[in-house]
Amino acid sequence: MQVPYDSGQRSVRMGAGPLHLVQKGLLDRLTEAGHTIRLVEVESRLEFATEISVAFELAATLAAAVRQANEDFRFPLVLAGNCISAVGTVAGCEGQPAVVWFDAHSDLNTPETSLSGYLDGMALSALIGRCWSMITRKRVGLKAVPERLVALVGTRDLDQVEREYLTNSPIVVLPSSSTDSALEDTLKRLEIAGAIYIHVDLDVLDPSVGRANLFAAPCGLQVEQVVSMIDRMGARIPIAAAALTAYDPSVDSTGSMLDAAFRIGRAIVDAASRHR
Ligand SMILES: [Mn+2]
Repeated sequence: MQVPYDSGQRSVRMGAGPLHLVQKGLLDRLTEAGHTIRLVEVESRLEFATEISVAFELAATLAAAVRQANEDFRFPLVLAGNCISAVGTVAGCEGQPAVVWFDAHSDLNTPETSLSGYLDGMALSALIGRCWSMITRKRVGLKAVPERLVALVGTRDLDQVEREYLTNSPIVVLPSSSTDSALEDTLKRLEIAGAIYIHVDLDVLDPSVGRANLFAAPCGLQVEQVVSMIDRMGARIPIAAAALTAYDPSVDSTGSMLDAAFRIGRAIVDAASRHR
C-alpha cells in the first residue's frame, strides 16, 4: 500500500518516498523473491487540505485497505511518508496487535507538549490513545493500543517530556545497543497479543548506512540488525501488518538508504509469509 504524503502534501519531501521506492523497483524485488504483489494506492480526496484532516482521512482509507487485504489473505505492507499512517494500519488489523516501533524518535509528543506542531511527532501518542482520541476512534476506527504491548526499538533522540513519559510508562525501550536477551524478553511480553505490527521509520538506521530524512540522528541501527530482529520477530509472532515510513529520497544522495529500504522490505515480507 502506497501513501505518498508528508504533512498533508502529496509527493513532496517524505511523501516522495513511497513513489520512489516503487519506481526504483521494490515491488519487482519482492516479486523476484517469490511473493505475489498487488499495489494499492491510497489518496486524499479532500478539497481543502490541512495536515491533520489529510492525515486522518488517509488513515481511514488505509484502515479500509488493510481490512480488505486481510479478507483477501494478503499481507499489508504500507509504504508511507508519515508515521501517523500507523493509526490507520493498526485500525485495519484484526484484533489488537502489539506494536514494534523502529524509530530514532519516540513520536510521543502530544498537542500539549509539541514545540514543532509536527503531527508525526505525536504518532505513537495517537496510537496509544493519548491524543487525537476522538478522530482516531470515530473517523479511523482505531482501538487504542495498550502501552504494555508497545516496544520502541533503536530510539535515541528524545526530548525531556518524552523521556519523563517513558520513565512512567510500561512501553519497552530497546536502544540500539540492547542485547538479544532483551529482545527475547520483549517478544515474550508482546506475543500475548497474538500478532504484531512492525513499524519501521527508516531514520532508525545509523547515518553511516545513509540518510533517511531531515531528522536523522547518530547511534542508530545497522541494516543487518534490523533484518535479523524482524526475522526473529516473524519466527515467533505472526506479523499482522508492517510499514516502511519517513524516507525522503531528496536527502539520500548516494541511494544507500534506498538499498536499505529494499532489504528491510524484503525481510518483512519474508518474515510475514512464515505464518501465512
Ligand atoms: Mn517516526
